[in-house]
Amino acid sequence: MTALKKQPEPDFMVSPDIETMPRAALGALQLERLRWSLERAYENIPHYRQAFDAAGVTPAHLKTLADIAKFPFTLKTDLRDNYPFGMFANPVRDLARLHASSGTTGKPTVVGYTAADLDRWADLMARSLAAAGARPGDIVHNAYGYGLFTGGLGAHAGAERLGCVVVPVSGGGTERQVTLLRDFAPAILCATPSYALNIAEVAEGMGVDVAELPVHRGLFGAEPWSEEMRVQLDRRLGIKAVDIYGLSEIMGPGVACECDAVRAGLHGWEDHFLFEVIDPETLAPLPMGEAGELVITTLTKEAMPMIRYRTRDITRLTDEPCSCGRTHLRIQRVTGRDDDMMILRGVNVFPSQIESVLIGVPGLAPHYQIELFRDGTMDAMAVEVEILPDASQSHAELARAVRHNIKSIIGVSCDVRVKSPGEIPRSQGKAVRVRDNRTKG
Ligand code: DLL
Repeated sequence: MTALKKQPEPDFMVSPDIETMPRAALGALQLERLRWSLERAYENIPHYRQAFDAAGVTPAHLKTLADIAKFPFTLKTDLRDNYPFGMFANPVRDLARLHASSGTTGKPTVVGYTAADLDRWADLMARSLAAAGARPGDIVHNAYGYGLFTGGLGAHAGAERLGCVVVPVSGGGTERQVTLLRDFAPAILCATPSYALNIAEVAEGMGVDVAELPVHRGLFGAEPWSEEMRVQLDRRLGIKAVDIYGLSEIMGPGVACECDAVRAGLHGWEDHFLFEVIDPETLAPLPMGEAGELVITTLTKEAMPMIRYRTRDITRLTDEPCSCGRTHLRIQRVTGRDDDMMILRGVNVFPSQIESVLIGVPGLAPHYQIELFRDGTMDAMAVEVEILPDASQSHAELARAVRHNIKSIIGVSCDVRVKSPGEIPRSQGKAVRVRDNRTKG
């Protein structure tokens, strides 16, 4: 990093008493809030009343936190089946905001917030920004999309709550993003990791080296990204790239965030959420440390309590103490969703594993796409990569090297297509990594 990069003063927390609360006290707070949340869902939302009754439980069955395992899961299809407002505990007129996911097929998923929910979301997002290294007075360049997506408005409210100066750029218009990064000299960049990389590349084309600018922290999330991508982002942008996680069904960005001091797992804000990891096959809760599907229960949401929401995100939890002083458990980087998992001749592969192999291969740009297709009766994969303009290898040499690395590191064979510079589509938000052509031909 250059001398221009001012670093944040360390050990700053928005809510130190809560963020460093002893785990026993945190558990007691969770139990009290969980009882409230279960009751709110059961009393006000017909879906939960039916689901609890069918499982033979009432909120009174909750005596300890482990009793959560007696309660039924909530799935994305439950939100779709109750479209648009059936999962709300309040009449719609009492809400302050609606967000929605576009949804690849059919109905979007709608989520609602009371004014108090928005207030808590801003607090948690401010807490997350501070954990990542933002400080009051910092300029925050917010390149998450504004609109129905929770990224833009979520990061915006949190930055304002922290006392930052927000630049609400939203996604797209990448040359203008570069101009503003140069002229406004923000300390913090909020974007999807794939879009941050796109910004860095466009900047290079404009003769601007982002690594030389004052921006020193990136809050990157909304899509899976690999540790190798982090190294690349740190270097190209001259920042510390920090992972932030969230999902609209639970709140939006700021459900969990890394601390910039350690950057090894994202602190999940346990005073507002209960985190579990389950075996996605047997649905049994897994012990701390084992990998499986993340399940989240909201503890304080008014408008849309979520009970045991199956995120489909694959991760593991740890409650090992963190040297930053925060006691809230850590969620390991989410490597992918179980519905993104590809099964190739019996081997399970996530796109982020392919990314790990590709990034850092000399001669390759950090952009890729995966095409899935049918080869006879089998699923097959083609990996599309992009050659750098100054690569010393030929297309064929690169293809051979990538094929070899994927085979030896991940254990699957695939086609590799080496594209010319600029040919792989660039992301302006969540990157589309996989084109699934298995039903065609
Ligand atoms: O992506 C909220 C968000 C905005 C998070 C900005 C972080 C920053 P959804 O559009 O509902 O909400 O998508 C949620 O995105 O279930 C994960 O599969 C994925 N995801 C979100 N953050 C991460 C991350 C927002 N840090 C879905 N790493 C989630 C990996 C992530 N995947």
